[in-house]
Amino acid sequence: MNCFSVFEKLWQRLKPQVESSRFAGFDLTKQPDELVLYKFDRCIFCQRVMGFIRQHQLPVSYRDVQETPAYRQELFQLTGRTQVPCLVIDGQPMLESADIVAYLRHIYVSADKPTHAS
Ligand SMILES: N[C@@H](CCC(=O)N[C@@H](CS)C(=O)NCC(=O)O)C(=O)O
Repeated sequence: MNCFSVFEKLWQRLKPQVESSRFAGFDLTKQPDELVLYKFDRCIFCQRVMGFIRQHQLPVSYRDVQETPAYRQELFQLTGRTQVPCLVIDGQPMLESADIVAYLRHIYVSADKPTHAS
């Protein structure tokens, strides 16, 4: 057994725990009623999320925190931070572009479901 397959085996064992803590508190069983993305256009992490949304034509509305300072204030009230991208899922904020894309993929694309939700 080579290093890669040892790592792969270990990851398969840890993956359900990692993913269940990553999405703790979020409903992975249904499509949300409302998705809002706080972003600004030059942010590469936002671009990653917006690219995914565009590619899959997902129903997300945008709030640009650079164009509209009130949105930055809103974001701070929601998260205690000004970090973008932040996807607000039925009022519940999710930070981290990788988590946001994984969540959207799970809910709308379904090709790579987090293992604990299946
Ligand atoms: N690890 C985060 C990084 C996000 C990030 O660094 N965002 C920057 C903009 S590119 C930001 O919001 N900085 C301002 C702040 O954190 O208040 C992700 O992948 O979403």
